[in-house]
Amino acid sequence: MQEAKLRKVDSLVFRFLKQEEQRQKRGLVMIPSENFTSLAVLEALGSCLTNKYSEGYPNFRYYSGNKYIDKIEILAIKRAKELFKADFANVQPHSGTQANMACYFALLKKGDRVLSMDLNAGGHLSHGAKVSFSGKFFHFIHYGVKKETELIDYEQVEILARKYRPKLIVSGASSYPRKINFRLINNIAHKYGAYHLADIAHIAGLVAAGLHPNPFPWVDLVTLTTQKTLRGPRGGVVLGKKKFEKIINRMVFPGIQGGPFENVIAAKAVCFKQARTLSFKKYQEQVIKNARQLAKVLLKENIRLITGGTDNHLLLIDLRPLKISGLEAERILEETGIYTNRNVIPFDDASPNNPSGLRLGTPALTTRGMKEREMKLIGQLIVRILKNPKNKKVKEDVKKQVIALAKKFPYFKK
Ligand code: DSN
Repeated sequence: MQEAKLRKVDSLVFRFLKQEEQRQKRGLVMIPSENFTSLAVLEALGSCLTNKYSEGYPNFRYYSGNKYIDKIEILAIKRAKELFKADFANVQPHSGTQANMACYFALLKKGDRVLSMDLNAGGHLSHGAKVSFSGKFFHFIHYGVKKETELIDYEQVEILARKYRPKLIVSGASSYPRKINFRLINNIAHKYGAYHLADIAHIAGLVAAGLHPNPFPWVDLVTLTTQKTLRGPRGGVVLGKKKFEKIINRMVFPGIQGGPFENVIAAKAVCFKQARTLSFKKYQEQVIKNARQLAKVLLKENIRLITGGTDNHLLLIDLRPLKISGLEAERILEETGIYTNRNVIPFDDASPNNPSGLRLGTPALTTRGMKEREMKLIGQLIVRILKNPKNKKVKEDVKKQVIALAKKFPYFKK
């Protein structure tokens, strides 16, 4: 019914939407920050809740008519707190970057020093990149990974904390394939009098399932996004210790945002409920098993992986030995229906626009029900493409196999 209406009102948007749906269905989504959310989440997103203004917080809004909206937001907050064992939750941030922005503006003054992971080592734009508001407002200093192991250099974190006495240490990453020792970073933060914010956007689903150490009870604040491994709607959340509740709430609204997206908040509540189930835990276990299997296949074919493998949902290929650039690899795989993304790698000399790495992940494929057997095949298809980037016959053959595989694993089971 919804479709018929959209088709009639705006045939162009309808057509593009359907084309995008086909692209998602017929391809293999391996961008580690993407996933397929549930029909229940989509239903909440596409609901009447989008019609409502609800600036403020439950039981104190600047508009009337929020009786049911309040119930929904209270439920989302309760579930988020329980899932991650936090004292408070703010479920209003529109994105992970805005969740981080709220924390920075609540804790820091312009020009304050912050220590975070370097973008090249696996960090995130909102962790102090010069082109981001974070790098423009605050003085970020970066830690990285060790050259030999490509693992986080915790000694460097301590050296820099001692030297610069930052007001805040940010942990968390967007392209780091290994577990993060939040407790260790927290000890360093406390030793040098810094706050500690853990950005778990990528690994939120793994943390919720108990497959990656939870930064709580150690850290002061946690930010996350709900659309990645957590498999919910596109949006952000701030969690934290009780003493930060008031300043964070005030900073999210009215500090940096206006009216919250209550349809998204309802969808967040649904995803938190789904994340408590046994089937979600099994799903996350499979995400990791699939990533490991993929790593195994690639390593067997002499593909170099940053850190030599993975223990989470993502892998980072070093393309330099293959003499192919990140942009080229991303494009040629896209032509076969395999969606990955180019990414900087530690100590990369190439430009961020055309870096030397390729980032892949298993959350979306695992949602479609794919397991180790499929990972083996997909790994081999990727290797064929990366080793024969100009071979049209190889490309055509891979394309056919991608379509056949995608067809076997529909993303919504009837
Ligand atoms: N853009 C997200 C990612 O792909 O990791 C992070 O915000």
